[in-house]
Amino acid sequence: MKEINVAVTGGAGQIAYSLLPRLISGETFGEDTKVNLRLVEIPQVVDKLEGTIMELIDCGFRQTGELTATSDIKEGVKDADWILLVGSIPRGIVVDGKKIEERSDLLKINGGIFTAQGSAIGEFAKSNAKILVVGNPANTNALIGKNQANNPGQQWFAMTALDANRAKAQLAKKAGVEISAVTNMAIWGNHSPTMYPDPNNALINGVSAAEVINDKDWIENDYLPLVQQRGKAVIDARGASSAASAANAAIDTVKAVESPTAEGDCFSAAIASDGSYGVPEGLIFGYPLKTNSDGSIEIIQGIEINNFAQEKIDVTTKELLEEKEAVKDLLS
Ligand code: NAX
Repeated sequence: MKEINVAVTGGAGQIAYSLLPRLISGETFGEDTKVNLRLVEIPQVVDKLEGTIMELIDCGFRQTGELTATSDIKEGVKDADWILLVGSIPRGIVVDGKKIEERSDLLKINGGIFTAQGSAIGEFAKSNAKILVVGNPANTNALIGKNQANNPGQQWFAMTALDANRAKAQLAKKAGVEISAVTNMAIWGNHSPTMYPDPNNALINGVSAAEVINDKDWIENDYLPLVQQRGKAVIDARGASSAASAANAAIDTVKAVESPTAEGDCFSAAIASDGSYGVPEGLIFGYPLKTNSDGSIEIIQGIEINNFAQEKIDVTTKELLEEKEAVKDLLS
């Protein structure tokens, strides 16, 4: 069997609980790949991972390799092929006697975590490691981590696949088709309510979803806010943020990166902009992506951006530039 080393931070959190079994079941990395899993947690929580590891052993997957827990990020990411950065500090937590509510405070606190994690990844993970940031604010955390890692062979992503899955589900429901009929769904920009889930270039059975649905009012006033605010709606209904669907989206992203993208389709994730579509270079921006047969990742070019889409892309770009400005001290 082939072997792969995978590190997951936030290993004792909700998303990880749904994610971890699927990483070692053969589903994500293939039936013939043994997965060595390193779970990383903060020191106060790391002992709980023993229980998680017991459960993973009890799943009995034949692809299960070595399972370890650590609170040392350097040990966790050593020789890692894939690193899923799920752990972060949620909004509302009290740090040094202050309740963290502002996005700018959240950015700074999590930024501190991602500088340390980024430099450990740059130094100790494989030089062709792939890194998926799930912990929010995901794009800017990835910007900080990538900058700190400073290892050009490593490929950083921030997760927007959950947004893409949510958008596909809403379009499929409206059009009365199976979700598998919806393809080519691009999430432009930030994983935040400013994202733009593109209905014009998304396809329903090969035809523009916006054309098939043919209801501009619904697209602009129902579909967009529904997708953009779906995370909050889940929190309101469940009393906790999306976990199973977030884990599923992380698995979808890993699989999309690991296998060539079907002709005419794309997958959604945020990566460092190369200036495509006028987005400032270096910003971690949600794009329609494609995995080539040699494993390289490419931003799909030549997609038509109408005025409405451009306005939305400008808004989300502006937000990401403001986030970058808020953490500029962590980028030097
Ligand atoms: P939980 O609070 O259940 O778990 C987070 C875990 O991370 C905790 O166990 C905590 O101890 C750990 N942690 C914190 N700092 C750490 C560090 N420095 N190193 C290692 N572990 C650390 O949150 P969960 O529901 O699992 O969500 C995790 C993150 O995903 C949150 O930031 C959340 O906002 C984000 N999400 C991102 C989504 C996306 O699409 N990109 C969607 C779902 C989710 O909202």
